[in-house]
Amino acid sequence: MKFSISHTDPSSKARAGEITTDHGTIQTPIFMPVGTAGTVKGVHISELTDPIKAQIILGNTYHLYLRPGLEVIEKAGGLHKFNGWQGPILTDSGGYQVYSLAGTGRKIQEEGVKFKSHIDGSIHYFTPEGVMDIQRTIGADIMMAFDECTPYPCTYEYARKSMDMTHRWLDRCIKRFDETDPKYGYNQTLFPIVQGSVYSDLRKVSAEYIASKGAFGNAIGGLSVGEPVEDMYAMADEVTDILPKDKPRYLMGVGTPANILEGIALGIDMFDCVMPTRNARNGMIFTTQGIINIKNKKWESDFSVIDPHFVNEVHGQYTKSYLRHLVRCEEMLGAMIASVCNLRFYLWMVGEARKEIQAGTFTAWKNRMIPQFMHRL
Ligand code: PRF
Repeated sequence: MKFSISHTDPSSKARAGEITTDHGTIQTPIFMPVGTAGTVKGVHISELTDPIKAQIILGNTYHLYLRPGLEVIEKAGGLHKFNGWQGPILTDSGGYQVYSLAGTGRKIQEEGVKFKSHIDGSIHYFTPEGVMDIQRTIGADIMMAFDECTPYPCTYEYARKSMDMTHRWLDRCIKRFDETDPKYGYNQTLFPIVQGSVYSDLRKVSAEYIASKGAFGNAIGGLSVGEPVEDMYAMADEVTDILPKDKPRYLMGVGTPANILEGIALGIDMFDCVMPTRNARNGMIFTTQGIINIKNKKWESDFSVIDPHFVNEVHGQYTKSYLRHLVRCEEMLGAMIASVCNLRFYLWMVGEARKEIQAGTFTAWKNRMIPQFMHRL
């Protein structure tokens, strides 16, 4: 694996680069569609390539471990063979899913986390070592360290103790990662995760600890969990000042188009979020002109295409009126078209950001585009 930066923005911390993996090259900054259960919900694998132009997708340790289970994935020859996506895959470690299971009998201890399956209530145990083994078996190109994502709000005391444990878990992840080999003949890499809630001094300690590990790339977790957006930007800003400049940086679970463009300005290279697909299923459509609530009566007889910018692409032929009808009827095709539209927009947006960085005009472009992309139509 290799990461190289070709351009840096003169008036922000934005960079344009390229990550090379055994499953292909990723041009950064990049948005990674979320494919929790080995599928980006409602989207064909072929659509990820065209029209969406995804370059890497996410999978999830927690979901894939529960269903279909590791035996099936290993028999298939790994997740790439199982779902047919030939590009790079990143798997989240389950640290965030465990956080989401709060209040369901989950127990976090030094050794690991005990949790109940959301499917059948069965009891399972994740440890840093176990989670490395699972991601080896899934065959992710990029594996994530096992961490605790602290809730918001969170006391300083809790955030500090949790961060220290996440660091100890990281050391156990690295040890296990180093002791084991890839199962399917291509390389895998491990990203550690910075935590520390909204506390500057903790974020600094965590970023320095994570940076000292010399990993191929680094992630920032524990943000976009309900804190004010200014806090999220402030934490990302401090952390990117510390994380090595020559390594990719991944801001986990972020976010809106505005969050992503601001994140890029702060020196983030990789993003993922369920927003474009989850909100699509509820009728929220991101376009180059602004945000549409397709269920709104105002679109009932609007026979213009969803986004004039994509009129020459297959998904760009559908009209607002027709999509409104499909979504209101809860037709499967409505969710599918909406998901493709939103992911196409997200990938287009990061592609444009990359061009603007290369041209040295990113900051002015970002400041013009954020109000346009976030404007409610
Ligand atoms: N940790 C992990 N995955 C995550 C997060 C985290 O903190 C977040 C936070 N927004 C999203 N996904 N492992």
